[in-house]
Amino acid sequence: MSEVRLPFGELVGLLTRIFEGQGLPPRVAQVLATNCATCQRDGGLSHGVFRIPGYVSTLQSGWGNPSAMPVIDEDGGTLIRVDAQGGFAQVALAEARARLVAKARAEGVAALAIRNSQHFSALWPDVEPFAEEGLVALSVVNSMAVVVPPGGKTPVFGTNPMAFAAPRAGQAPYVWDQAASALAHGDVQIAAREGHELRPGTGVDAEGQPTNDPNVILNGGALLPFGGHKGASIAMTIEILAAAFTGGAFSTEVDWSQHEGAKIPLTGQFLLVMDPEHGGSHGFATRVAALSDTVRAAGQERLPGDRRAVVRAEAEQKGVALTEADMEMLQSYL
Ligand code: NDP
Ligand code: PYC
Repeated sequence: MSEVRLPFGELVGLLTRIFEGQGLPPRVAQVLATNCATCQRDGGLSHGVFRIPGYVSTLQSGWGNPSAMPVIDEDGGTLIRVDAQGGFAQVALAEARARLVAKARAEGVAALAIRNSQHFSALWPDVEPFAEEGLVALSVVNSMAVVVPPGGKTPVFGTNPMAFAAPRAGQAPYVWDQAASALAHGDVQIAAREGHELRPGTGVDAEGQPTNDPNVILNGGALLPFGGHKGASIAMTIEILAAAFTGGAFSTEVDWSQHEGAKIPLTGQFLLVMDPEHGGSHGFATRVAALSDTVRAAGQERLPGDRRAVVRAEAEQKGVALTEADMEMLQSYL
């Protein structure tokens, strides 16, 4: 498949036009376009332009309230609660971000609880910018029930990603972002499209029996949590933080059956932001850098974020990588 390279700004512009063409207000379109282009730029292909057809079919399905602007319920403490009103979590974060940072710097720790929000993307773009300004950030979001607990056959958990970012002196921040399922749902869709089998332990069929076939998982089957009961605990904790704590829907409560084409979970997101320099924990970023060096010296050649950094650097030099098929698909929405 031949490759096309597009400058990052041009890709953001193209995606903004697509979102605006689907009726989104300029502010929402710009936030989503930047987020999607950022995933594509860094090689997060399961959440880059691959997601545009899903965004468009959802926007056309009448699901949620995608144009909504969030309402911030300031409670005066270090917890900010936001009702995204059926709109996008990234927009809610963008609107609440300055307050969240100010509270974290003033008090050492602050949390953001977003409810009634749609999230269709990777999570690292939500946390990495905090670490770039010296803060530590952790975020979780729940999605739609496509993951069975170990031993089960009824999906109860979302693929539920968790992301963490910390500043690292002299290096890019330490950032990881991973689903609580053995594989992201987007990667199962990509495997089905490309016609390859999945690793054992990824999913089950409708009877709860193991399968490596992505089509079986997508059509009546389900994913498994990563790491057996340990991943299930993480998936459940994410339901508790992103839904029960925020007031958003559990993954089992996402019911888009009346909205054909809807694909974007309408749930909740939780973020915790900490200022490591608050109250005397000096030299934090230097210690994180030293720990990274120790881990590398101990034999882990690749740390989370290393691959993304390489792909990003290449994109900054040559433009963001897309296929010709991607470009045709994007043009078809203009
Ligand atoms: P991966 O398993 O691909 O990667 C998880 C993390 O591990 C990344 O930080 C990655 O770093 C790192 N990593 C991967 N391979 C290695 C390795 N061999 N050695 C060291 N580190 C490694 O992610 P998932 O498939 O679990 O998730 C993919 C994306 O899907 C995530 O961005 C997630 O947020 C998103 N997602 C979103 C959902 C939603 O509801 N919005 C639901 C589920 C998933 P690097 O990036 O550098 O490769
Ligand atoms: O890839 O699992 C996934 C996913 C769910 C919602 C957005 N991405």
